[in-house]
Amino acid sequence: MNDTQQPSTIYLKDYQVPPFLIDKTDLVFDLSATATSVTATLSMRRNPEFPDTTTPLVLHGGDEVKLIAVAIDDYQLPEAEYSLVDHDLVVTATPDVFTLTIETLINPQANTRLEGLYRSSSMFCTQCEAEGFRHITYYLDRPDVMSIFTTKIIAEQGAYPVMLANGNQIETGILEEGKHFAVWHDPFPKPAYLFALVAGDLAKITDTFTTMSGKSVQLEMYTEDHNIDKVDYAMDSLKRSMKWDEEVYGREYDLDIFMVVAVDDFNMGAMENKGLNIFNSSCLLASPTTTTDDGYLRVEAVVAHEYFHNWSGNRVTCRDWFQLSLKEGFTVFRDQMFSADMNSAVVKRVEDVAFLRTAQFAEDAGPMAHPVRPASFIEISNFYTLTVYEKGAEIVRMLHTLLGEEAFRKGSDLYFSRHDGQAVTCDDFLAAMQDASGVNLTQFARWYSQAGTPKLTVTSHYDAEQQNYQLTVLQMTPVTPNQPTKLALHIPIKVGLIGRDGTELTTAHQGISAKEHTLHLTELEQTFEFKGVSQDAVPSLLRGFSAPVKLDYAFNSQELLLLMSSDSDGFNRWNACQQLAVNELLALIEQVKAGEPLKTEFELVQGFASILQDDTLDPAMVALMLSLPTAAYLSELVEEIDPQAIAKARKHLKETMAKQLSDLLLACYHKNHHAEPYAPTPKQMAKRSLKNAALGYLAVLEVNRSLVQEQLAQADNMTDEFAALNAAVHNKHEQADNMLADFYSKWSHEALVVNKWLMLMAGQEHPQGLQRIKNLMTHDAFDLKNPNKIRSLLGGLGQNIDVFHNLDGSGYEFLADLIIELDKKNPQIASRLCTPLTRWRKMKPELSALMEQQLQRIMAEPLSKDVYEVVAKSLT
Ligand code: B3K
Ligand code: ZN
Repeated sequence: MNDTQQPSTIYLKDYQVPPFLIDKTDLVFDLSATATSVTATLSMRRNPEFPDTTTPLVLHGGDEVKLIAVAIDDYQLPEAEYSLVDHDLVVTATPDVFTLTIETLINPQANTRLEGLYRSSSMFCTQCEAEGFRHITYYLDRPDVMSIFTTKIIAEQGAYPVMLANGNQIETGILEEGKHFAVWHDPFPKPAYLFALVAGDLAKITDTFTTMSGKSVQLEMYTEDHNIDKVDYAMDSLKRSMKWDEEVYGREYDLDIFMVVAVDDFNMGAMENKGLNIFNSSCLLASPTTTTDDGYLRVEAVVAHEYFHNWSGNRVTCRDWFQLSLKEGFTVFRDQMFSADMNSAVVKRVEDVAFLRTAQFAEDAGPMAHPVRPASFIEISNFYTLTVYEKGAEIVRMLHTLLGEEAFRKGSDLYFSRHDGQAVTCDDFLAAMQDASGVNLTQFARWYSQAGTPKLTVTSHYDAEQQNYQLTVLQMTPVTPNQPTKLALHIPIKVGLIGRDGTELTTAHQGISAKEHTLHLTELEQTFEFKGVSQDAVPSLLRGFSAPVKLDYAFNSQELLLLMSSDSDGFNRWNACQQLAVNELLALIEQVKAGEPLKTEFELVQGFASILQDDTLDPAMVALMLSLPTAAYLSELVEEIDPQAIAKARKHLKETMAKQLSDLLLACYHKNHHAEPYAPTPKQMAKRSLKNAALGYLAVLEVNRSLVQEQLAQADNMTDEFAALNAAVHNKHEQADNMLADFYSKWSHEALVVNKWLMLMAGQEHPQGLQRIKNLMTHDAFDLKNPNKIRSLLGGLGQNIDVFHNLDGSGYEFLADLIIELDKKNPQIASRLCTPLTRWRKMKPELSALMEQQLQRIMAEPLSKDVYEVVAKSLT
């Protein structure tokens, strides 16, 4: 990209209220695959809050929208009275109150960016967040312009018997030439990003939900005919979500109908359009034989997340896109708590934290690091990040900890009632929490504006004579792009003390005697005192991961073993186990790099052995404790990433564990292998996860190959089937290729299963690795237009160390080629694919140079704003 084309940066500090408002939006769609006509009739007026009363009307547009006509109050504007500037429609002279009518023509079939109105299979669907509506018609496409929408859809009756939009259906009818129409009206004002339309030949299941005030809501889920047997679990999840939101947040559903539609081609997981959620089929469909337990949990979580947005996002929305975490962070927190209530809370917390520490921490340490409320962006689509979502959720969780359950609920009630129907900011959210609780959140607010992961360094001191225990905590947030100085944050740290004999001590902190205290770290350095401490203790720090920080305390192995067995905090028990494995692996990585023989210390084996023998533990927790830290997490922890060394160290440790614990693992496998018919219940899932964790180790040993084969042959569910196949492939069993081929022929008619196959194929170590992956791209199973397939293929590639991180640079070159090609079709997806390359500065020198070279090569191409922003920032 050359200098003159450089896209501009948008700043939060430049925010201004909209110059015009749109009270009503009436849309008429005459659908056709290649030429859909859209007529928008907008009731507009100047915004009395905007200072300049002469400012021209500028409506956002997209490059592929063809303007047919524009009229003000029935006066057809001649070309001299409007202009198109950078895709925007500019009308210089307008009355203060007027009706604007715009006719446009769009081509959904040619829309490969999957934003706006597009085709997926044989249906029409939309995706408007963040700025997709402007690809449908000219509009004030910003979240603080809220309008009442009425949508008329006209289409051929034969091909599109089902026609849906937001709100309630108010009229239907038959037209000439085999066409019909439906009119939908949404009584709630909303920004254009929540607009949705679907038309197709779809099957549906229906149900009803009676709300807390006794209103009956019609629930409808739509899929293509062949998938309609796979939405019962989603429907059940929806009803549980509706009930949970009433019980926990007092939030009732507000329309007469709630619809959900599954589509195959979708850029992300799902979208919370008012009354008409649209889902990636991978987040809605579930059946025992085609979906793993993780898949079921994902469906449950995403259905809940999108439903919860009805309040946190739709009824109260964002003023501008810098405030994205206002709805996303809060809604992720809500869905995490829902899943915790439906399943095991501690297992859920462990999974969420493992993900945050791996992926969000890496983002926060890289060139795209940004505050939860970013201060600027080039392309908003690039800011649907783990920082905005996951770290944003951690901020809300910390508020929950600081305020306590009851005051937090008062705060959320106040927030919803104070701002119902408004577009607001993260500061408004904090103000409601502060006003309802009386807790001062001035310093806490820095969490929204300061990027980077704080590091806490903790030391302890015990005075036996005084029975006094001290913890000294230092906080330090590393420098991030454009933020050279960092301020002290208000960090809640939950702690307990475990006596050396394993008892949990009751201690006094600030006059309160308890087994657990929440410390308020507000200074750069602070010492906390505990009195009445009868014996020396091991601190259980940051219980439940009470803040999104890195923790440094010099635990020795014996102390970690003590926490693993005696801490009452389940999260910290897991964390101690993980830390033990991390220490072991970091030592092994150094040995690999130094070319030394690899040695495994005894403590981890001992720790794993005792977990495997402890019948009191939840099998799901045991499974998590047995899972070795991932290569991605280790990459986050080391100074310089050597993917080959990390892989060798992990392989060695896994083999050692498998050999030394083989009897215990086998016993565990059989104990958790049950014959009941499949059900996605927490109890069954826990047993399956432990059984398959054991299988993962056992499969390393030649003698257990038949066990893997048996499980594959006998499995009646995808969790077991896929675990066996995965184990065979990644342990290079001689049958692996045949198994993969059989799996494909068995499942070639199930797109979502085929995607799992694609991932395994691409991840398989093989002498012709890269060529095989290239061949996959011309396989029937692949389609460059389908984001799920791209994600699967590249997910596999990312795990395939030999191919992706090949020292000849061919893996990176392949990825760069794909990014360049895809950027012309779907910039959002292309931009996401850049993520591994953004980490180039942290790679070992020979790989770092190769990655940089590919980034430079991408940079020299004509690029979308999306890819430009990520690549330019990575190279800065
Ligand atoms: N709000 C949508 C995300 C839209 C992403 C647009 N690039 C889904 C969600 O977070 O619920
Ligand atoms: Zn969301």
